Amino acid sequence: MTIPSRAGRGAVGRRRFVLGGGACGAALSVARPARALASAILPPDPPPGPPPSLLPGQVPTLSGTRFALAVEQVPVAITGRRALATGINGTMPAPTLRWRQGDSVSLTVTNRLAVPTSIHWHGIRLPAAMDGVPGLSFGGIAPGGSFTYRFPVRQSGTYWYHSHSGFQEQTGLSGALVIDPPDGAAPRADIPPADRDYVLLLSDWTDVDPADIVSNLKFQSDYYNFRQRTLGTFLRDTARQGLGATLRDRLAWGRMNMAPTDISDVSGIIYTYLLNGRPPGANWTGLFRPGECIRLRVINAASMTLFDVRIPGLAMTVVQADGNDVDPVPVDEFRIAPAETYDVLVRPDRPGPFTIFAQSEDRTGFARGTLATAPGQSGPIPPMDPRPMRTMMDMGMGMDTGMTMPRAHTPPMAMPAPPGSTPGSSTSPRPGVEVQSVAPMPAGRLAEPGDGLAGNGRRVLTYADLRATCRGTDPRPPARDITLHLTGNMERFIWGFDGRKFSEAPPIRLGLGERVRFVLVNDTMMEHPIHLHGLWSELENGQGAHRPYKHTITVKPGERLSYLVTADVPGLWAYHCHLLYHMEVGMFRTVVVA
Ligand SMILES: [Cu+2]
Repeated sequence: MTIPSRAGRGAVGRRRFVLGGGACGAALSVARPARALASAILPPDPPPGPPPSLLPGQVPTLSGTRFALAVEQVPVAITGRRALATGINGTMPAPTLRWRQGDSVSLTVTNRLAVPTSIHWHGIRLPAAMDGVPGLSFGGIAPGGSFTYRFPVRQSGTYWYHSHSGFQEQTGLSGALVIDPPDGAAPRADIPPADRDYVLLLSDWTDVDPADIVSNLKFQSDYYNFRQRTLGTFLRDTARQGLGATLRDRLAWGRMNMAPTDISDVSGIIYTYLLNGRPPGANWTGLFRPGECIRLRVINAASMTLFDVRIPGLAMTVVQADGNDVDPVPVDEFRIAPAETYDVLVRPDRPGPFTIFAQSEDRTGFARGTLATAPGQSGPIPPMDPRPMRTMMDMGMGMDTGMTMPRAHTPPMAMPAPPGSTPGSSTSPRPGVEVQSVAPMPAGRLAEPGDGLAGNGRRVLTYADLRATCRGTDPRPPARDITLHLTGNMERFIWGFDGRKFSEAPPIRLGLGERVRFVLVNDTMMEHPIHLHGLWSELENGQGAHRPYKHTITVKPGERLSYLVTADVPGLWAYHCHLLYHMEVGMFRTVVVA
């Protein structure tokens, strides 16, 4: 998406033109009509004329302060089969919304589905009643009904929005939020202004009913891991899709020589990975001219998939994490978990084309797009990396096993170990049905790039690299620690905090204005991206007072980490794992600020 003109004001690019000497020329195109079908598997479109322009078939952008958003079913054919996605104003993904810090926005959401819906503005600081989580400070939107969200926009950066009802997020109901700095704000001096500005929204699509996915995982937790499948699942799949299709599936997987590992609950066997709603074959394309500086706003809107993102042949510079500015970090690759966002700058000095390659963590598939100087170009697609294998570190066996080496470019274990809990606050769970294992020696792993990425010859971003450009706004030390264990039983697909699911647990209570430290211990062998609504999470990553402000913090297997929170907005807030099915089965808490 290029930057659209903004009703009633000069375009963003024009403003930067005045301030910045003509560097930002991307603001010239007009958003397509909102009803354009964005999620197409259309062939490349004919050249639209000289760049910059928004190619047909791309996600529309809506900007301004008042929005009318209709949630409805959208016919798509992602896999070649006709299916119904959940979209907004006829598009899936939903339109990109462009706001400006300092404005007040009003968004009327009309529900044209047969079931309740909701929109949650992910990472946005707002009154709790506007946060959009049904059952907390908001009642949801009934079929045929509407709800108007109104709140002042107090931040800028890259965010996103999605349904918080049922499995609508899995069926497509998410979109990008791009918030520009306030009028007259000085541009960042530490990075060049961008000539172009593209959203890269990653997601995982399936034709399978999400409720079936959960029941399959409950029945057999490795249901979507072919190498561990049984004769029973083979016969069931044969009955459902025919012998030929089932055999082809199995042979394709066999050729990939996968090891039986627990990396992802749901895999490429049923997922098609999308970039801006487009499957790899449809090749979403962003145009550029050599020498230009391009800002890519990468959003992981997937339900269950961590992606490893790189653009072979192009160095990336990370300049923002979860909407907040960080000191520039040059990287070749970064891992992004569901709900996280990273803004990166790239400057291609030759025509390319350059492939945007986002492989799923379990290497069962990838999303793909292209940066090109003309529509229709396509670069080589790299082979997928070997599938990660979990190690002793992932079982919480500490850092002395020698099984996992920190990356050479990061100072190994440079940050202090997260502080311990205050006495009496420990909540170590006991092994049992809901707690398969407890990490005996959880380790600080913030300087590691993540399973499957260490030692791959590329510079991979780590959490330890993230340094906020400004000091934190609340200098107070935390008054207390809140320790939570991330627990689960993979065999039974049970997930929770402290061995309890949502329905069994009391809320977490914070005093209004209180400063607290959350300490998370991951007793499971999976990553969990933990999202606290409404409040910032300041990761204690060894950067002193320049802690990065995040809304979603991914905890590695066997990891112990901590972050600070100022409880500065009252109300009921959701706190949960952003793997959709983990949340759904119980990895969810209510945080009460009062
Ligand atoms: Cu989780």
